Amino acid sequence: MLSNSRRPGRFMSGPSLPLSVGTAALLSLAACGGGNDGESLPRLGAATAAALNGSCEALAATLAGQANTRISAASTVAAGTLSQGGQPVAEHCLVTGSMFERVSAVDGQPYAIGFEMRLPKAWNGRFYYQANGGLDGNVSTALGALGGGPLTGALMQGFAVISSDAGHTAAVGSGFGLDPQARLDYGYQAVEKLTPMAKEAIRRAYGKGPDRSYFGGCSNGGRHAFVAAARHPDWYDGYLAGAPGYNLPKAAVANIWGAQRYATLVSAPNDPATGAGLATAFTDAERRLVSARVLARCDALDGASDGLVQDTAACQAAFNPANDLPTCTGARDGNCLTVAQKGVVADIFAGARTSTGAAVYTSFPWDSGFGGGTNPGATNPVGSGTGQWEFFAPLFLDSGSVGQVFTPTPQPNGFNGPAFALGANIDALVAGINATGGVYTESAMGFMTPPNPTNLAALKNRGAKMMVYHGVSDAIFSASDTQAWYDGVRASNGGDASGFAKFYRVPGMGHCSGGPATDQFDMLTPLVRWVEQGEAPQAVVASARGTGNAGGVNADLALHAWSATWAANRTRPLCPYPQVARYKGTGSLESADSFRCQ
Ligand SMILES: [Ca+2]
Repeated sequence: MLSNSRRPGRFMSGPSLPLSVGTAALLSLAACGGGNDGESLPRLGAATAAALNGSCEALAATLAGQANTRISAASTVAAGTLSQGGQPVAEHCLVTGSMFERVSAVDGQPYAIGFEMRLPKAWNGRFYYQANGGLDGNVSTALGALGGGPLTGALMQGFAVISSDAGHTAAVGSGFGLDPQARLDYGYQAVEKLTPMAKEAIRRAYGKGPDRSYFGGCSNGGRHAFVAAARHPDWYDGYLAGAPGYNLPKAAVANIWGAQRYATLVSAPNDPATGAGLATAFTDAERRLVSARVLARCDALDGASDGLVQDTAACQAAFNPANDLPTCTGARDGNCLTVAQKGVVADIFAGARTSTGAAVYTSFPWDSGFGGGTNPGATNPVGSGTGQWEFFAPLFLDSGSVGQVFTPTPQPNGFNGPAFALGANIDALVAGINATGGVYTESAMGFMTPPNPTNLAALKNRGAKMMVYHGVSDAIFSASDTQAWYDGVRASNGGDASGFAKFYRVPGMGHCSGGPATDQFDMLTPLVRWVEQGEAPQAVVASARGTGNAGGVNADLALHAWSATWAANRTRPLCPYPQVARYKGTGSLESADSFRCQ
């Protein structure tokens, strides 16, 4: 189960189906059913390599003249200037530009969709849309980020890659939400504007457009992937979505609700309106106590006491916070929790509620990673794990998103984010993410989320594929929400969606990477093989990033007694849901070979 299937698909000897073949022709080849790894679904043809036409510097003129597009510069980036996973990135051309430059009639600010494209000299014939995280606003280096630990990227694999700020700059923070068009670009329209431009730029640069196109990102980037898959199933052939915040406005409101609950645990002189003050609700030691108690109950359920909870479902049934978390009989000392703390953490994992008890978002699964990262104010801060998502994000990130972008009545620039988060009426925030008003003609849930996310019929029937992963210890977007989505896709396809969509849980992993986890993996390579060769992915081998890891060390591993002892390069199979990695009963606990997906 640890290697990708080499079984040929039914269309192995059939015709290649380039993108230029019409949808009707593709549909004529589509058979019913999506199970059995999709052998009855059409296969898209493999991409073929090509070389860049002429010099990088000449590209500025070659690419100029597309509508609503300004090419700023084109220059050569020598081999080794960039690296990924400790490996040098080959020579390529960097093209920078912007689309739809304008001045907003609403807030008077300048806006544009800034982008960069990185075009390899030796191109593999493929296009990769790198969707970025957070609030966007930055043209992140177009390495073709895949999420997970930095093992590899699309650029170094030979893809032509685009990255963008999705229509606003970070200089305005969440203030771009005052401009209705900037909201829509962030939500879905930047992808719609950039994709045809990028494909035409590739056609001019290489003499042919991309044979195959892929779309990937984590967090908000995973959300972009879900939205693109729902709105434009014919534009991309493979969608790689990590930690997809496909209900992002709901998750942001839920995190604010969580901050309000944590604030009830904070006493003077600590100030819950600061990250360090709010974090006194649960110290690092207390968060790691929760992890240890979850492990005590759940670790062995997969057959191996190895610091990883592979059987997520069994753990939810086994772990009971009221009974399994030790209650303080004296002062807080890091080895117990107060009754109030136990109530708050149980409520947060059960999921945020409105005043009438309706779910704001969803529940979170008990896992080993609640102790991930360090709290705001730590002397030696580690990562952007649970501590930051619980105590910093709601005050300074979610407050801006919900207060200025996800509401028809946005807060003015310069408003007090922490005061907004701690004082907000949750019912009103929920109403706001579903409301339109004034110049804001689409609600946040409308422009941020995929329409009919479980209906992927068009994507499936043309031979496109989707791979999705989610850290089980993600504290901001719940792996349970993604699991519910996948269950819905299965239900829409006779109980089996494995012919065109697969979902992988990453035990212990936080938001996109980190946590006490094997968080380094490459899902783009198996996605390409699935799309272009018909080889359906099974398990994906992931590795830990311990001391000496070339792409960077995951400092989270050293925070926990149970993960500090792992081999630096421990491997595990990530199993396609609903399968779970179970210990075979013999073999090293450091090797994926000792586990099977079942
Ligand atoms: Ca285990």
